[in-house]
Amino acid sequence: MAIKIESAEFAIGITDLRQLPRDGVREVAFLGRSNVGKSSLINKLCGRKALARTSAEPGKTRELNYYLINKTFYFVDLPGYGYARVPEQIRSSWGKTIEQYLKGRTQLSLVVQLMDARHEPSELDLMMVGWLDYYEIPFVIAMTKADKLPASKMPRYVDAARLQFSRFRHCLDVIPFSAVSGIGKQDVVRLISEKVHKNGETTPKSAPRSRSKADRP
Ligand SMILES: Nc1nc2c(ncn2[C@@H]2O[C@H](COP(=O)(O)OP(=O)(O)O)[C@@H](O)[C@H]2O)c(=O)[nH]1
Ligand SMILES: [Mg+2]
Repeated sequence: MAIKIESAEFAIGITDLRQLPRDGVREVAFLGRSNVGKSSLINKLCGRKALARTSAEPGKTRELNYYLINKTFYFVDLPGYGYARVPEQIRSSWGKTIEQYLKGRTQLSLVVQLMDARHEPSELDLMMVGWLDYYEIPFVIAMTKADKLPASKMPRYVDAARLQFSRFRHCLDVIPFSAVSGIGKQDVVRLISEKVHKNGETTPKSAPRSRSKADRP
């Protein structure tokens, strides 16, 4: 049964993982390079124009922004990566923060990994997908800005992406998405709903699965 997103409110923005909420509420996180359409996708899912701010300064947002959805679970807008004009030092601290978050966050129920439908995945995109799979986090790939692709090309692109990502055990699906046309919205909401309402609860009583993995070799 798919939920409807009826309410969405900004909860907290954090810059340090020590500030992460400790309420045990399930989370769905959004990950992708800066400018890929992450804020637009979150706004579209929530039926809001400006819940997640679309930044005028790409790559500047270092915060993890938490939004409380239907008063029951969180959307987490993770900082975007791959913006060329960000200094190397910030980029490497970004990587550490994201990996620590993915590795240790047992209430993380799903990651929506965004990639531009028109382009091949970047090295960083593939690195993220590698982390998600290694840390056994279920994820779905949203191919964003699908309205910019000719409809005739879409099935071929989606098939190719499905094939490419089929080797990742924890990849649930590849979904073309457009914040302009709304294509893909229902599929993404359905997957989110399945994950956050697993076992009929939104608060895991115990760790939903083992994240006792060591750092990658
Ligand atoms: N045509 C089209 N443009 C989009 C779509 N999603 C985002 N954009 C545009 O892409 C730019 C970056 O979007 P934004 O949501 O701020 O990306 P973020 O940096 O990943 O949060 C903005 O100019 C958006 O209007 C989409 O589905 N279709
Ligand atoms: Mg954004």
